[in-house]
Amino acid sequence: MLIDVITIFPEFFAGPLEASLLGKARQRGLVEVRLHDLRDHTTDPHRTVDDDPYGGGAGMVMKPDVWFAAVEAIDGWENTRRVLLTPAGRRLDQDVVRELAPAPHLILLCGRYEGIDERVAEGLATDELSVGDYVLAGGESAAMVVIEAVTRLIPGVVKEAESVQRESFGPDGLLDYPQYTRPAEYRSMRVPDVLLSGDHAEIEAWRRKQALERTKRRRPDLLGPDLDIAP
Ligand code: JE8
Repeated sequence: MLIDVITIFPEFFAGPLEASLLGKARQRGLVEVRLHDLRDHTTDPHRTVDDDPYGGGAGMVMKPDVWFAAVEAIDGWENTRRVLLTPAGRRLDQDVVRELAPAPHLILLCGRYEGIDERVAEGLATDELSVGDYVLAGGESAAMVVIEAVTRLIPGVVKEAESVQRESFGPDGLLDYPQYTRPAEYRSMRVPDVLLSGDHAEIEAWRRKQALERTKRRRPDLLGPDLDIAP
């Protein structure tokens, strides 16, 4: 998968793109992330990317022409999903991540200031996505969330493919069951005996029950009408 990220803060991505799973996936050629400085597509000496909002109001708005120039400079942009990160977008969830994961190429548009001129959403973006109902200072953190969530689903990125299938918000739509590791007792808190039993059928049943109970307690909204919640 190729991911192009357009931003005025390319340096924002340096750390996360080198670290952990994503860094290894890039080294192994499973994903390529290219960073583009929006200011490289300006035409004035001051490399201006924003202007006053029509109709007045606080803050500045990012200019449409610079965004069109930046996206149209990317080879194959016309046939690529162009994702605008915005608090007004469709809420990102694991279903959306699974929808994006098979794409060979993504272009992520990271705005700042008060946002991007609406003509970019109207005439350039194919998708508008929000990572949650809270306000960030720009689209970069949101883009990093999209990159990490989508990259994890690329075959070969996560060693144990089973854990990707099983995890919270996985195909069965439940939250993950509790996880434990050594020691068996820590500060008087014991690991459930069933996990020490070696009885895989019992362990599987316990984990399914735990996932169901945890989901009912913490996220009943995930238990839609069509979810098979048989223990
Ligand atoms: C952004 C964002 C996502 C999310 C994404 C892009 C560009 C006061 N204003 C600040 C209000 C509108 C947004 C302004 C900051 N900003 C925020 C997000 C996002 N995806 N889930 N929350 N916030 C931009 C500028």
